[in-house]
Amino acid sequence: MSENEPKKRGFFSRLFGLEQEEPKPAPESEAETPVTAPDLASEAAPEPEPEAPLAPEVLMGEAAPLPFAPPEPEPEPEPPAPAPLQVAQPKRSWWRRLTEGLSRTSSALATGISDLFTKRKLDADTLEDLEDILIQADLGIATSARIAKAVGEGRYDKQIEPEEVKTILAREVESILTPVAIPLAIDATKKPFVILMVGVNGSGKTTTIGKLAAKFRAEGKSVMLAAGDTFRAAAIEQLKVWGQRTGAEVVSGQQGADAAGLAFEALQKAKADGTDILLIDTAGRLQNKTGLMDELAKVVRVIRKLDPEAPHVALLVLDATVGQNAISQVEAFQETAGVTGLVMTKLDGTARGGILVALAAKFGLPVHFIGVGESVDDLEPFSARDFARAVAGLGEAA
Ligand SMILES: Nc1nc2c(ncn2[C@@H]2O[C@H](COP(=O)(O)OP(=O)(O)OP(=O)(O)O)[C@@H](O)[C@H]2O)c(=O)[nH]1
Ligand SMILES: [Mg+2]
Repeated sequence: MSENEPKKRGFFSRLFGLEQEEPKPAPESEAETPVTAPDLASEAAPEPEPEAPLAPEVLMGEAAPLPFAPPEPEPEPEPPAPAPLQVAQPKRSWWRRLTEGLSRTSSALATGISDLFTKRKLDADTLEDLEDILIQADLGIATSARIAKAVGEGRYDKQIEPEEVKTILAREVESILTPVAIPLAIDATKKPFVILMVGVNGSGKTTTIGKLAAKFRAEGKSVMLAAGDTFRAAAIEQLKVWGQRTGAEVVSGQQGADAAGLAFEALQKAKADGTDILLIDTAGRLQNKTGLMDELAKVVRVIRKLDPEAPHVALLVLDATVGQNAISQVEAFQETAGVTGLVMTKLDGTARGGILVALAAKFGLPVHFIGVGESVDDLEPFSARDFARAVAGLGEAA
């Protein structure tokens, strides 16, 4: 199977339940039992989140070849033979994940809107209440006022159906998001193309690196991962697992090593090897801890000694569940690390998905990807229309 069939592989691995692979105990004697890549991957399973094993669908690199003696198939999906429909319609399955992921946001809005507009004429009070509902969903004061105004236009003292309100909401949100829905462009003339991942603790940096590595590998690109989170041994191990699963080389040092030095070393190696993409992981840090933020600035300064344009992209990974705090995170990381774009994760875990709209209106920074779950399939390029319709609880755009 060639590398550019990620959906198929994802489907096969789901079909054959490869994610159920149990961690194996370490072999008694290494001389007798050759260590295979899957063994390594399961031994190095990350410590902190045992209940959320790393996504199986990442099994697309040469480090983890698909076995062709599949274990017991899972009950879902039904037919034992591959169902071409699912493979042929990746967009639909993403739409389903997106709407499921954003269901907390959309159902909070839908309930509020239908309570407000069912069998009631539109007046100033209703619009004020609508504004409050939108602010609670973190859309921001300015955006909420703009949407309420759009709903009110020409409709005073008339009855308006909740569905019509949702349609206006989707239209306004889409128009705010369209300018920031910019795909991540990889400049192939930069070798390596350096992507620095930054963000506060637990926002999803390392997981997003794994998901991106899987995408790039599936496109046939060579990928190197730099374990720049040198604070915790578990962080280095977590990245190594993604490296093994995606077939990306991992450059790591000892726990406690200098993060800037490690990033420098990785860039040097990636340059020498002619690697296409270098993804640099960094330790999570709160935006108000100046010492740690200075250290991040040092990582940027040091890699620029090797490539004055690096990092070509600095991605700020934001956890949607933090709501309004995301605003001060953008401000601080923009100043320290020259953030060029955003990835928003955990939109599935919150009713505050509206924060993405507030950020777009305030900063206008490109939003490259959004994450709606822990699996590798749960990160997708950001689409303004899809997001707006999913937030408003409308169906998929025709
Ligand atoms: N529900 C959900 N969980 C996610 C998503 N992205 C990441 N996670 C989970 O969030 C937790 C933290 O993710 P990490 O990738 O380790 O976060 P990090 O930013 O590298 O964390 P530090 O290295 O501690 O700063 C893990 O359990 C991930 O599986 C997402 O889009 N949705
Ligand atoms: Mg991490």
